[in-house]
Amino acid sequence: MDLFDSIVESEQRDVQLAPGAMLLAGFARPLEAALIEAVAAIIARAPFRHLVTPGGHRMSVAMTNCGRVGWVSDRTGYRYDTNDPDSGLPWPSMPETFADLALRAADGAGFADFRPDACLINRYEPGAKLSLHQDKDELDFNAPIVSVSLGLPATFLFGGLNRNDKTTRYRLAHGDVVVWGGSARLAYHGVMPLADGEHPLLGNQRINLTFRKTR
Ligand code: MD3
Ligand code: FE
Repeated sequence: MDLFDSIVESEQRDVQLAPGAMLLAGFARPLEAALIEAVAAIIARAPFRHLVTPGGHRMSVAMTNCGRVGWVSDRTGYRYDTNDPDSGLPWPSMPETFADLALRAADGAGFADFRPDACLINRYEPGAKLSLHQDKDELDFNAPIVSVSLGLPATFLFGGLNRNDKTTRYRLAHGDVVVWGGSARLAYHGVMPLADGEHPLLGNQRINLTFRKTR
């Protein structure tokens, strides 16, 4: 790799997608190996599973968590819980690399001292999607949510504060980090069905980390 390539590779594009929503393109790339290793350790103890919505639908995205609490869904509703309902064990603790990445990304977007207590880990296989929703099971909407995309790229839908507001599509690629705060924090959003593909590190899947301050 020559000098030019290495400069291009480390170039940091910060793009405001919408008021409060800052894309740090490729921000997580230098940490890709450590992040993937950490996810492997988490899923060894808390495997990916398909949650059921309160309406009784099995989600196409598989999920797990790390941190003090994890997001769970079942027939009784959505909540953050200290324990994995499948094992009864506390969720795996949040790796230092995760907490540090989230803190640095939020700081770069103007949110100082972001200390998430939950990290929801989503796994998309081809065809998996996330319908338009708001994230409002957290108590503190002043804190942003930080998302990290790994593996295959996805088309992300970003709307407004009402479900029927027009949506804009963004491509989220491996290593991209987005900080969702301010007036973006309660915006409707979703993910289009994942297209088939092959990522050199993660194969035929996309993994998304979302860091949340729940209290
Ligand atoms: C905008 N995850 O876990 S990440 C979710 O790619 C979720 O797995 C998607 O939506 C995924 O809840 C999208 C981007 C994202 C995450 C949270 C947000 C965008 C957001 C919260 C508020 C506004
Ligand atoms: Fe969400």
